[in-house]
Amino acid sequence: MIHKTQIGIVGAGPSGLLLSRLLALQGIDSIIVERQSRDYVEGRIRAGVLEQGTMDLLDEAKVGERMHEEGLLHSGVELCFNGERHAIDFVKLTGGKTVMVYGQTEVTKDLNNALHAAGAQIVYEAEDVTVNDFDTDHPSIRYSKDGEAHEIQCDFIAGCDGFHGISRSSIPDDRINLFERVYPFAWLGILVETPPVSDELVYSNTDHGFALYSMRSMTLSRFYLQCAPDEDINEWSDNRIWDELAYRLDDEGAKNLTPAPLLEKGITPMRSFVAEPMRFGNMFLVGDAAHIVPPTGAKGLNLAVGDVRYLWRALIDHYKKGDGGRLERYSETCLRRVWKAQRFSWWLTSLMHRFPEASPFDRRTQLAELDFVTSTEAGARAMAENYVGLPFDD
Ligand code: RFL
Ligand code: PHB
Repeated sequence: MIHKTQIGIVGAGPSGLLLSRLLALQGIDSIIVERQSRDYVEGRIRAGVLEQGTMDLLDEAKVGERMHEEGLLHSGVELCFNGERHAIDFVKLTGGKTVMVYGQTEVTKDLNNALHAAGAQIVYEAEDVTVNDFDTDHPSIRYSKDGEAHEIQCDFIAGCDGFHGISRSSIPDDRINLFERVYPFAWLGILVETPPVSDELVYSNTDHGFALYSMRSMTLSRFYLQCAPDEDINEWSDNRIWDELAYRLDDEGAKNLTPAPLLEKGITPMRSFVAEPMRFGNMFLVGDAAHIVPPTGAKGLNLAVGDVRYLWRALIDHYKKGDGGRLERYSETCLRRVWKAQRFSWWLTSLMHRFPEASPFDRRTQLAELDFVTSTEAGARAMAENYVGLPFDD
């Protein structure tokens, strides 16, 4: 069966859903093809921190209402080392900027609800998805569903299918450059119905490794512990997790830690990855399909939204003004921002984690850098400006 649309989108994660929604509000037609079910996509617990630019784009997409009601605005974070917590005050250091704690699961639900209410076309549980003829002016996406073969004929393809998707892997090796760093550790993440240990997120560097004390609401916490990359999750009993969470926090914070049954427990590998370029003829890679950051800087979802913002504006220029300039500059403009976020995520990851090969010298310089970041305005401001999100170039 043949379907026709303007933009064929692969992947119904935050990138694909937001792009489709923003385009629809401008009268530009799209169809999304997703490998998984809607429940599966909405159930994935991932990002928690939204930059101002992300909040603005969700408002522009008219899906920000619940985020403003239920999300938690944060005016800073705390860095913990040598058993003490130090505040980094974003509002003071960046001229009033904040971040919002609102789960990716909730963003995905809000987008899905808005798209479905507006009659959007999202094909879930599509099989054998392929992207074709993107070097021509008649690209297509093929897939099968319930045993029937389908083809979507479109003007452009947006590859929003994440790190393991087929869009990027359809590019011949000699047309793509891949840059990668894999870290010698992972994060064990838990979701638990217990109040946060502090008003702010706490990033902690200890001799047992890194820990992050985050939240989803005033009654729901999200905690992460640095662990081995090949960690067997069964080695982590609930008791061991609570003991480590207490050990990796200052004494005052540890008193606020109230153990409760875990709602979710999982291991996240840590990787930095960039694919260049991000455009191949009439196919554009968007979000995690083109780049992955370690979660320490809370940048993955925000970078994906940055790509969507740029592609959306470029497509409006193309369809409404006949101006292809932004489409031409898509890859270059996105990559400039992506590399700055990569640098920040690598830096914060290096600053906060225990590296197996670190010498006593490395450890002392790491602590000296933490001292610099928390005790000088120059150090704190560089961290704050990156964390709240660097400005868009265009
Ligand atoms: P996604 O979310 O991976 O969505 C891609 C979608 O494409 C589908 N797909 C296919 N569909 C059709 N055909 C195929 N062949 C397909 N292959 C795949 C998939 O099923 C999926 O639905 O990519 P997207 O939309 O670019 O969004 C990116 C974000 O999900 C990601 O960057 C963030 O979650 C990263 N991240 C964080 N980002 C932040 O900005 N702040 C944070 O605090 C933050 N914390 C995190 C994170 C990621 C984490 N994990 C688990 C990786 C914390 C964690 C633990
Ligand atoms: C989260 O709440 O899941 C979260 C917060 C900050 C990060 C990473 C993850 O840097």
